[in-house]
Amino acid sequence: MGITYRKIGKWMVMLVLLWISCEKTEGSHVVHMRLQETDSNVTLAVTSPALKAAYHFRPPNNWINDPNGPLYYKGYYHLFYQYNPKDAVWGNIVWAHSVSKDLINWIALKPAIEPSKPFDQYGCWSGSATILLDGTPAILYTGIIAKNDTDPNNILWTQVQNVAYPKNLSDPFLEEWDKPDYNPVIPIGPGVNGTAFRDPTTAWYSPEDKHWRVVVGSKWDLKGQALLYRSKDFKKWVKASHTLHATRGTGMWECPDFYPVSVKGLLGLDTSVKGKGVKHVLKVSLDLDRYEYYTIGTYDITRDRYTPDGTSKDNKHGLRYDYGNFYASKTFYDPEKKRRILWGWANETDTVPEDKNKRWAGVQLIPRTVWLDPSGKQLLQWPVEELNSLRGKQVSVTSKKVKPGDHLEVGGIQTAQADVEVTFDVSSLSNAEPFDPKYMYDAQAFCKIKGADVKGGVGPFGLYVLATADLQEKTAVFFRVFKSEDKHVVLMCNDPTQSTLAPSLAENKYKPTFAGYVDVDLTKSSSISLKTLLDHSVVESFGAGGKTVISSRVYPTLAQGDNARLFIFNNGAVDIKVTKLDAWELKKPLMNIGA
Ligand code: DQQ
Repeated sequence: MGITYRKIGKWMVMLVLLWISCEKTEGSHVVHMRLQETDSNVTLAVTSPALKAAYHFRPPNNWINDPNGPLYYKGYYHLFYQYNPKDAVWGNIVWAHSVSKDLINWIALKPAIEPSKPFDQYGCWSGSATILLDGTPAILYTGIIAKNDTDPNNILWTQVQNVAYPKNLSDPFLEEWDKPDYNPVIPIGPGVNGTAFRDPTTAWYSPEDKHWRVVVGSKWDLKGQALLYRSKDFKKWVKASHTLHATRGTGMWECPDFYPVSVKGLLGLDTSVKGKGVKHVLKVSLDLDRYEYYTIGTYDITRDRYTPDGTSKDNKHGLRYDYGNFYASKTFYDPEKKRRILWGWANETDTVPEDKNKRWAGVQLIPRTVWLDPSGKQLLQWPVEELNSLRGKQVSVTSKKVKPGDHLEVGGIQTAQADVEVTFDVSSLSNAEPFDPKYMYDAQAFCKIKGADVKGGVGPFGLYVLATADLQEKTAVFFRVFKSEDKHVVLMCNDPTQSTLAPSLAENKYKPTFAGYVDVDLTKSSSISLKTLLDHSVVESFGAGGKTVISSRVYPTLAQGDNARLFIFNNGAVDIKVTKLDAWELKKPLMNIGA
């Protein structure tokens, strides 16, 4: 056992063991089966402080995972998150707390919720905030309790749902939180799996029957479930006799999120809005493969059920907010700017020993405004407009032909911490490679064999980012166009296979190629855009105005700081044109200094 285990006390050890054995670990897509074990032989090659994210949300050090209970109150945005105050691996989890005026500059406060009471003694796990009818914020979160802790080798863990309220409503920082002694407000009940019962959503209110409703993630065998509870007073909750929704074969639904979107326009809606001109979104985080998917559908208040429209798959082949490293996401309604904002967590993809050595692990991706695409078939996402306040020195390229085999460097600014927006014009589609339908639901596998260096017809074309001048290190973000029987298929990829020379990662570690399809018709408009946010070890890319989003973590050893270069490339067989490229250096915001 690693040294950390000895330090953290027997109950925490048991909890960690339980987490590892029953629920997999917290690595988004990485299953670290020996979570806190240190392998002293590993080469610690990616520990450079220069790789630490500068403008993505993070505490100064240690482990973070899920964003929790985002809310807006008296002029401040609040973000809580799962945080280990003692180490850069999952464990000792508390609800850390930060506030911001603009979602970009953050002030760290003391943790809001920590294990302390019988109803959360062994863990304060994820949850959500609800603004009650009188304006009071309430947090519902999962508490871990032991049904029987007399024998540490045979503990029965159970998850329950608790409520917490601010102690001082006139404090805009909401620093102090009270956990009433009447908790848990939703104990484990008959027919509920006690180790698969967590992550309550924001509650919604129905004036028709004067009840609040909330969903808790669960599973029964392999059927993922959104368990539905109702309450008149936010204190006594009664389980509905049916689920809000459930899907066979999807496993545990972690961090469900259920919210309305307007059929038209960009404006967000309060979580309780329903009726005409409104669709609903149900997102779940699949513990089985550590990816998320969502459906768009109809919430029938009379039957109290959600039914997906059927325009996308209601399983792991469904739509994703982000086809990369993104998990445990959560939205909230921002009443100040009338928008719905999405937070999501990106874990590291280096090794646990490397995380322990560098002493930080995990970031929250840039909060994104989310709204319904005019087609009604998917959501669109874009970084919150406040991010633009970090823009500094800018370079632009206009109307530039990129010939097959070209790698054109975009110089003049540093691009390790930058925002790049480019629009490509693809006028000739006749060379598009044939589409192999077996990859219809596995863009990631397709991109693995059709990586950035594999020559194509129309593309691959896009950006090499965090690259060395000689391109021996580079991460490629690109498009590639195929022709299926009836239409052109656009694949968007993030290829990190040459992102690092670090031996521990280069040899055998996790460097997945991420990919998704982009729902555009290039025969109607030959133009396709890409926006990529670069933050040292974060590459967050938005294709076609936010239709397809891919985030990844990479650890260049040479392409750091001023040595990180940006290129436009085309490895296809036909010319591509860059209609316009703008790239900005991004400044460092205030980021939880002093936490
Ligand atoms: N992380 C939390 C759980 C949640 C999981 C524990 C998802 O509440 O299910 O840290 O990453």
